[in-house]
Amino acid sequence: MKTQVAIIGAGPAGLMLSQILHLQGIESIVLETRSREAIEATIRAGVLEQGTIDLMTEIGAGARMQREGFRHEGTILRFDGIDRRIDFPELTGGKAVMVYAQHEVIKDLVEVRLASGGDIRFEVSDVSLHGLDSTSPSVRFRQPGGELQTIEADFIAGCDGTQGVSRPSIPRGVLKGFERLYPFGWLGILCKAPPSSDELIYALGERGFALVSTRSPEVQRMYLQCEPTDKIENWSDDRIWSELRARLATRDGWAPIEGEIFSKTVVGMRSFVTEPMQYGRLFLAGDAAHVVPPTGAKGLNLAVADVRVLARAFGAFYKSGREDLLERYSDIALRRIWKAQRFSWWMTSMLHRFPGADEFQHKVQIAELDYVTGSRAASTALAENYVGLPFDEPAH
Ligand code: RFL
Ligand code: PHB
Repeated sequence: MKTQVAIIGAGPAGLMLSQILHLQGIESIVLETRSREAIEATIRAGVLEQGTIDLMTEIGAGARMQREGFRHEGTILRFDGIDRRIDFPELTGGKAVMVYAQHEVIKDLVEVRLASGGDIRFEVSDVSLHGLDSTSPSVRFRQPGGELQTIEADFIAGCDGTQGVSRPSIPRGVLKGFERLYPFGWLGILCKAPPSSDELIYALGERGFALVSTRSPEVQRMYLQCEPTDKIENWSDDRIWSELRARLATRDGWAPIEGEIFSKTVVGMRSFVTEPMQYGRLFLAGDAAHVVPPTGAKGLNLAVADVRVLARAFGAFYKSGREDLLERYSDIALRRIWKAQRFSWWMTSMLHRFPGADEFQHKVQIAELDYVTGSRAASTALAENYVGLPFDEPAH
């Protein structure tokens, strides 16, 4: 079988890319190892930048998000028992974020893609990439119970996340990885309770970081800093609530609204970037090329930003044979990616308790939070990064 762009992975990057290409008249086939049910049920991110919101709407996948998502015009930083609010529209010329779960984004993207005749193959296995340094690369794969099949494509987009096959298919020595590991993880919970707060609360307490987020009027999402290799078994419901109460305590007696906890997960925290993000006719996008710690809420948004750049480069190639944007894809994307890496690393460093940190370090963190929330210049820097930096900076 033949297509123009073979897309590996039906996460936000792969699905979004396929739909943008379709709207530009470019054909693609998406291969996904998991089932449709599985990708539509995996709990991950929750915050969409203004640019992601706009793109969802532009590609015709934004209607439910606009109805059911929560527009957040600010966020709370809580430290030293007090709250300070960052007002996004005021500091960024009207921008905001949307709290809308990643698996809802996935449902909307799958639906819009299939409704427009898209070809998404779920539950594929034995995916392998070939001829990447030629002008006719191909992908082999197997559908459930079937023979090996081959897709011949002009290009391959590797949108298959951290555990995919695309990045490892690039010959050794081509890529350079840059990594930072953090000495803590996040325990994430979902609970049946009404919202404890109208806006997200990022809190640094003496016992570490906590985050109050939301999912719906009935379901709340919260996170707690934990050991990087912590086990769910170590976290009884009672322990979770008592830590959340302690880390989120304010001078005026704030406490989270508690409810039945029905999901608990531990995630590790790391920063990672691979350079370049392309080899021959293979282009990496999203988590396949980079990972951020979740503190800045940037992962999904970066995946979307990459495919916006990549789709424009494919568009220029098919419209006028231009290859320069494809050649510069990595350079253009990486400039913004490193800024999001910096922001995610900075938010993570400012808001977590580092093992072995002394009181001096804690006092400096509190002073930084006080400064960031007290200075208009510093608040603006946080706000403009949180709602998302512009997409259209040219490469150096
Ligand atoms: P994904 O979503 O991992 O999708 C990759 C897809 O590829 C499939 N796959 C393959 N398909 C075919 N062949 C193979 N060999 C394959 N190998 C894998 C996988 O099954 C999967 O469906 O990558 P993508 O599209 O790059 O998207 C990245 C985002 O999912 C990720 O960055 C975010 O979830 C990160 N993240 C957050 N990002 C935000 O922007 N805002 C947030 O608030 C936010 N919170 C979070 C997060 C991630 C978290 N976890 C669990 C890591 C909170 C958490 C707790
Ligand atoms: C979430 O709601 O899952 C969420 C919100 C903010 C973050 C990370 C995750 O920084």
